[in-house]
Amino acid sequence: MNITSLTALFALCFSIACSPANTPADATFQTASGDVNFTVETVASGLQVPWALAWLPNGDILVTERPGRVRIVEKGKLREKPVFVVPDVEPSSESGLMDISLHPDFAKNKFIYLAYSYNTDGKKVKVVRYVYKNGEFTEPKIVIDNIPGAPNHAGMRARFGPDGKLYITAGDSTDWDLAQDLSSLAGKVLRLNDDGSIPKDNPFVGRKDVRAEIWTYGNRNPQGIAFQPATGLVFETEHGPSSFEGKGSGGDEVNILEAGKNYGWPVIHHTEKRDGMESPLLEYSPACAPASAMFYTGSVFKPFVGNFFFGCLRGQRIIRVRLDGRKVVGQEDLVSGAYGRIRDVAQGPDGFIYFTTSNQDGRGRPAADDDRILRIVPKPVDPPKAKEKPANAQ
Ligand SMILES: [Ca+2]
Repeated sequence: MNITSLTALFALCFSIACSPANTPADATFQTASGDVNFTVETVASGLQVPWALAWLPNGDILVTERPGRVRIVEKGKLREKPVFVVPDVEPSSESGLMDISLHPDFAKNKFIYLAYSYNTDGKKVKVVRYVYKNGEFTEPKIVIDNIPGAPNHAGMRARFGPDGKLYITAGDSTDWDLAQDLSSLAGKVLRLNDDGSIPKDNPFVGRKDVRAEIWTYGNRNPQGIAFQPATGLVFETEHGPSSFEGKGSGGDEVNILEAGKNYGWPVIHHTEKRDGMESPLLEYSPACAPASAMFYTGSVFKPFVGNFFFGCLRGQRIIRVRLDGRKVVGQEDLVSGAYGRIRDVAQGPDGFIYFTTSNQDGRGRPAADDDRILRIVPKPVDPPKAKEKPANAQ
């Protein structure tokens, strides 16, 4: 936590005697570098572990709740009843209904993709494509299933890249060795066509005993993936080891993913290096628990354009990374400790930055209206006050 945000938080808590998770939504913040002033507004409250956000063309927001519900914020108001309840979801510990994505050609084909755990005790994960018709989820088609899952380390994001392919981040399902096992889909990032078929240019196509869906491997529990606008580079966040695994704690990662590469887990972790394996671009110890990823491309916050953002659960903040292509130019924390655990971070069509809390997940200290969808909106700097004229001025 930087000095500016610490000061802001202490000042805030001093004035209203708050605990971190019940910071008022209209709190004002300034980035540590002083380039952006912003306030945080509540978009929706009373949710249960909102995992992912997606916008319909009319500006309404679809949000997944981990127990298995898809909710909708219509014209700024959360509808009381879910739009859809996944019939075969199996929520358990960290897993359940996770990601939601619209197809890049949604306006034409109305395809929406849901990623969720199913079967007994959340032991498997799948991605299902629906047709969103007349406000309903219809015509389910399995895009991929039987991805090893577990109550913990189930991943998962399923997001479209600029190449029109679906990138699916699969956790190691708490079975480390699977991350290096190319006959398993666990601990991998997968790449598929929009109908679930395997792209011909995937790195392991044609290799015997290797799953051709695999795009990268050695990924422990990736929960964020985003595509750098200027370069198309694939940035990914993943959780590092837990202390029970005996490999130390912390070691959370930001990686730049490239086809066919090995990101090391469980052979290397933290900043360790080994030939034939990729060490992370950024590493965080103690753990921040990165749970999402986005690049800012809007016009509302000019200084944020091209920056990489992700939400942190245990770290209770949003991390902003300034990049020049692959090179990290700087980074700073936003809203540190102010709203508790943060899951998704996403840019709305209005150019504001939306994020979701995860204080109802059993590991947080929920405020009365948690969980929430919040958004970062600009706060204009007050113009300097005109100097008072001396009393004897003419
Ligand atoms: Ca790694």
